[in-house]
Amino acid sequence: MFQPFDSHEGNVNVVYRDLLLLLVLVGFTLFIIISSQVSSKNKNEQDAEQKILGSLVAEIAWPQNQNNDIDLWIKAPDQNAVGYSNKSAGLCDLVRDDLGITGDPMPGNYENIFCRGLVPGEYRINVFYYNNKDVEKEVPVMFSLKIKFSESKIDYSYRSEIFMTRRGQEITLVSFTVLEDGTIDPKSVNNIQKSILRG
Ligand SMILES: [Ca+2]
Ligand SMILES: [Ca+2]
Repeated sequence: MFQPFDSHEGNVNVVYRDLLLLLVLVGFTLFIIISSQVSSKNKNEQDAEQKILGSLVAEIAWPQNQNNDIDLWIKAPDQNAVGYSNKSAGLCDLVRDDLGITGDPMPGNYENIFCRGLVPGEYRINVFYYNNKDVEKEVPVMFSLKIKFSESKIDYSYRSEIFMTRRGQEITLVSFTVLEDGTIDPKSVNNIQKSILRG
């Protein structure tokens, strides 16, 4: 006996089942795509975090009671230089700018930069003879650099003394390269002269 309604109901059930299956497949595919993107993003964030290594303290000191203004500068990879006229960039800050005697109740002359993290790449540290309010004379400048890649100890230290002779003079104290594994390439350490301020 012809039963048109039974036949239609059967077709509707098949279409409904196929549609449901299609929705499940689409949903599963979207879940896989979103999960892989989230996983990839987390991995990139982890990689970025892992590349920030250690910390750095750079210090200069020159004879107390001299009214000479010496400036310390650092150029970190892919960052603007940090010093007197640009006191902060990236992970580095000029903590103290000493002008000599001007505005300083203490007799000492001491200036320092702190970098709270290091990224791999080349670093350069220079000094600049900004001003001399006393007399035009040679200024001995003591330089100290300490780098830590762990919390417990100083991994690298470097000291030197240079003599600045004239206003406007810029001297490279040291340049070095931090590697991805949190060490300094020993072959990279040099004081080949290159200006930071003149680019
Ligand atoms: Ca200064
Ligand atoms: Ca001072």
